Amino acid sequence: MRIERIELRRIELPYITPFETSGWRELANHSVIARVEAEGSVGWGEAPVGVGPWYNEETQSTAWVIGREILAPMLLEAELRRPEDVDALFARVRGNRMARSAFEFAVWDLMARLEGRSLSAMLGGARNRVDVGVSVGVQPDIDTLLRVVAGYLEAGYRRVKLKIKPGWDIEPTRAVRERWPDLRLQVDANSIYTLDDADHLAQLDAFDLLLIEQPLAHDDIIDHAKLQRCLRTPLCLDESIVSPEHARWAIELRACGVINIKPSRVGGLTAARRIHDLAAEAGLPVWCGGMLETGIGRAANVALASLPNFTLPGDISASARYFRRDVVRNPFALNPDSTLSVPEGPGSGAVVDEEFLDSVTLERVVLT
Ligand code: OSB
Ligand code: MG
Repeated sequence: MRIERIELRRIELPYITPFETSGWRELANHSVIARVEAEGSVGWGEAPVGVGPWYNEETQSTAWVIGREILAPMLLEAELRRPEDVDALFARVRGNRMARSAFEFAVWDLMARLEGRSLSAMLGGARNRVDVGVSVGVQPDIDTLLRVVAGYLEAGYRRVKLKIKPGWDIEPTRAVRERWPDLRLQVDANSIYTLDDADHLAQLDAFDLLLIEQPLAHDDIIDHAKLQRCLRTPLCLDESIVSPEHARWAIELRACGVINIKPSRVGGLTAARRIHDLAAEAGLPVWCGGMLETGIGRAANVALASLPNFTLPGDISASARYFRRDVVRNPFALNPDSTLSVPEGPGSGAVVDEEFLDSVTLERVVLT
């Protein structure tokens, strides 16, 4: 198969509330969206990049340039037989994995639609509902935090992740744990600490957390292995695992007990599934992280999270947790059991609202 036409766009879709981590604050989704066309069918993908290189090295501008100057031309030249061919095609591109993932998702979606199968089924999914939780950004004070968490629990979420940073870590976690002794709770530091903080972080062991996510540097594996030996709570790597090789290194070094898999972070669904398989072989549970995606990227995450070893709840909340209006006509809604339903229709299941998408598009280009 040849991809006949690619449409790329950069968008700006405001969040209902700003999202704050240990290192940055986001007011809107600034993804790059790819739409690919072949044999009378279409596929959609999202590179959930931000305005600045705060989570990883990519930004909306880098994904836009790499996408239109490098990746789209490569894809238009390629002869594709299986969705996995896109990962192989882009293997010689260094970094820029989120940009790559937009095209990779889109081809998976397109081929699944052409085969009349769901993306979940194509990937080897094993369930029709996926367990999800909610990621709660840094809040101005503990009263506000407790109010925000209470609101999400009322909405039906049964697992909560707190963003932490120095000065906003032990006390907020203690406050949430004391108020909800049985809540499935975890924390995420987005790379803000160093090994010198090991004793400080060990205080988190008191709160019966599912995991502590990415406390140390975004590109570290060695120090996480050292830190893990000082903690009872499993460490979970996010930023550090950008490829199946990184997952293997982390597993061999015992740098973590859990892996957060974001298909966008690792270049797409093919690499994400490979990491899932490696973790399963090693006996490590995985869960699907999120990047505050629109309904397009969210559909890829949900399909991935239907694989068997995704045994911990994902950061894949319902669309209404993020946006007043999503770019799809069938936004994900939360089921009463804190799950999202895995779409059964052909492809990812996302039904893109192209008119609304146009209204939030900053720039658009068509490549043939
Ligand atoms: O580290 O998991 C993260 C959002 C943006 C960038 C990084 C992260 C996050 C989240 C939100 O935690 C997850 C979501 O709800 O999409
Ligand atoms: Mg994280």
